[in-house]
Amino acid sequence: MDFKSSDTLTPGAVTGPREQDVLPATAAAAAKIVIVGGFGVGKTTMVGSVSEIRPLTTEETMTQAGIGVDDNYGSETKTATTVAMDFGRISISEELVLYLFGTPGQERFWFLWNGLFEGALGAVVLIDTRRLQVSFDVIGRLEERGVPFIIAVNDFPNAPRHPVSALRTALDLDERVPIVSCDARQRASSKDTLMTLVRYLHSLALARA
Ligand SMILES: Nc1nc2c(ncn2[C@@H]2O[C@H](COP(=O)(O)OP(=O)(O)O)[C@@H](O)[C@H]2O)c(=O)[nH]1
Ligand SMILES: [Mg+2]
Repeated sequence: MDFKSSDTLTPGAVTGPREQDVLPATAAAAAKIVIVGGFGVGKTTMVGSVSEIRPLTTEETMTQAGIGVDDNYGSETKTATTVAMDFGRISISEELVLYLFGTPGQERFWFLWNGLFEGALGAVVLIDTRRLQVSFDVIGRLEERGVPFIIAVNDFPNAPRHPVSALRTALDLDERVPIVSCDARQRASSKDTLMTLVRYLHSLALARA
């Protein structure tokens, strides 16, 4: 297996955490958030763009198992697919830290979902409107598990733009589920998306109380 890690050790480099790697002393609460979606929707990109720590990414060069299975329409140049997960961290406020887990949505990786969704507060489902069908199963699985989620439409060039109401119908979503658009490459956009999820989780908690 051919692994590529975003964290490489340079011989002779100063070891120990960098300043931005150290958890702020004011951090009082941590939440686990899962970022999920089909192949090539931008999960690794999103974790990479918002993470304060060097994101940890495990990618395997696409194998036979993916041929004819991974629908890589629109991402023909992509040669690596995440087998395990992406991991990152972001401080949303002085007190609240989110731990981000990017998880593949392909059926052959569903065994990973058991452990990874344990204790997760909520999820971001990344959507590529050119390939909506890859999201159906992912959404169904989240609903089965009772994991609250929001939909983030990743704006790929030449991807059709549907009105929010049409997307909601196509994905058969409850009217409360927020749908936002984002550019996973932009830190601010990815952070806004996570803030939408946090606000949504907060509103659900208030409604329960
Ligand atoms: N235009 C555009 N490209 C994106 C966006 N997010 C990701 N990409 C590109 O889409 C490809 C797949 O993204 P990646 O994060 O590897 O997808 P993953 O399989 O879900 O982890 C990469 O080449 C990214 O640069 C986005 O918001 N806009
Ligand atoms: Mg990935």
